[in-house]
Amino acid sequence: MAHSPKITLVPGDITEQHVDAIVNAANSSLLGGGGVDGAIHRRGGPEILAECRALRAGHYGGGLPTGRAVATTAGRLPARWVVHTVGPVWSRDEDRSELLASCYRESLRIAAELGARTVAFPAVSAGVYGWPMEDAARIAVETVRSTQSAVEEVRFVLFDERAYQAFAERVHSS
Ligand code: AR6
Repeated sequence: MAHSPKITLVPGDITEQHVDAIVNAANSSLLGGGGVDGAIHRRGGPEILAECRALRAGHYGGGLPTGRAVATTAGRLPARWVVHTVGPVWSRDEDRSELLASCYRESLRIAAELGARTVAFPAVSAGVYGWPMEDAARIAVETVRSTQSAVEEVRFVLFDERAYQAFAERVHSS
């Protein structure tokens, strides 16, 4: 049954979430980085990177395009899958909102295809990629609310108080 997933907010570290799928704010190389990406590979162990390398050797030779998503094992994380998505770098001159919305839609599509019912998301693009937190929260919440999915719960996992507040205001304001 498709409906819009229930949204929950949790402060803390996404690598500690017991969910079916954890979404990674990756880069198009799929070969790791800082922020959430670094934490996921560190705690999930080498199996995740091995699958990412295999993806690069195969279908994603040119890297994963911005706005798209692909799944791997979750390795040692308390989840079944990691869904890697590539958020857009924030730009003052160009509106890349649709690409950020696409990260949420595509991640949910991939997660649902796998049979995931619970999916944890970080605030994609709102760290190293510089997206202003309030706007990142608006796009995240609006996109999930307007997406029909077999995923039952979307859990936004917010790493600091500012991120939590931005998401809470958005979830409770409408
Ligand atoms: N759990 C939950 N949220 C976290 C965690 C964590 N363990 N660690 C950081 N955050 P970022 P981006 C928050 O930079 O902006 C990487 O190098 C963080 O405070 O992880 O999409 C990739 O390889 C922020 O609010 O992702 C890419 O090159 C949010 O997660 C690039 O960074 C996203 O921050 C992607 O940048």
